[in-house]
Amino acid sequence: MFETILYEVRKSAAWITLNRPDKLNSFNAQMHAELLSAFEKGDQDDDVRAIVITGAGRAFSAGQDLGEADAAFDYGELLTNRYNPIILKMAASQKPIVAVVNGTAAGAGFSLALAADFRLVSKKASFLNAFVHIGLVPDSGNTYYLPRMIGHAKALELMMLGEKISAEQADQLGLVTRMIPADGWDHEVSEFLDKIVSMPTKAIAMMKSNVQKSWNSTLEEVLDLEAEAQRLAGRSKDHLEGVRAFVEKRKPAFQGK
Ligand code: T3D
Repeated sequence: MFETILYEVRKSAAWITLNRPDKLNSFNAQMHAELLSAFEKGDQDDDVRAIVITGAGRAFSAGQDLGEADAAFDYGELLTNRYNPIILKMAASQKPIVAVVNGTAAGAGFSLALAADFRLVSKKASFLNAFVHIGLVPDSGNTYYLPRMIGHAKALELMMLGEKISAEQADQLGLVTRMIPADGWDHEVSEFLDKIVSMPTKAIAMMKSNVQKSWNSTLEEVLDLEAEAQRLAGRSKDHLEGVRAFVEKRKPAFQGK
């Protein structure tokens, strides 16, 4: 069904693999459309409790396919019609999104990793805010997420200087959920995903939504959001299971319901 990405559900996680390795998984029109549809598919599947985004071959993604761009290209339209719907879909997703950063993440590929909820990063990966090198500005949510994650000064530094940062540097900046050496890669990625798919998925979705809304809300509004989310979480099967498991002194078996 998809040609530029791979989509597979394994152990309750939907794996989306950007699959244009000879172009370092850079984005063309077909990949934009397929990625959006894959995120929708994962979000709507009740058996899916986490969505993974990763890259085939040695890169995560090199951003926009620069071979596709020409003087007639309206980059504003490109962003509005192709990148922005993906970033908005990720933010609105009811499932936690894990970027499994296997290699270089550059340009919009970096932005894509930032838009995920977690970043599992290979020790050999790197991040490059490449836009400045081709006279463009960071896009696809980069100027929203990066300063919120690492602060104004460092975000501007990465944007304006466009220097490549290693996995270790990204970790020091606070961008990395887990940094994983090559020899432990499969095991540690799988262990992390097992943990995420066994969480109370509905509560996780509400945390994600409330934290996003908190950036533009007053304390009173945030307290209301928390109260509403807690009302819903308190009625969930996973809450009942959590309390029962606590009383019975065992590990809860959350169903994501
Ligand atoms: O349309 C618009 O521009 C507006 C939207 C913008 C969103 C953006 O994402 S703008 C930013 C676009 N991305 C970049 O500027 C990154 C360009 N790539 C690089 O800087 C480097 O390739 C990397 C740092 C990512 C990796 O470097 P390295 O040395 O490991 O690999 P390489 O040799 O440079 O690349 C390997 C191949 O991938 C090469 O092809 P070849 O010579 O083997 O046939 C290279 O041309 C190709 N490749 C890498 N990036 C892209 C690409 N092909 C098309 N588009 C790319 N972005």
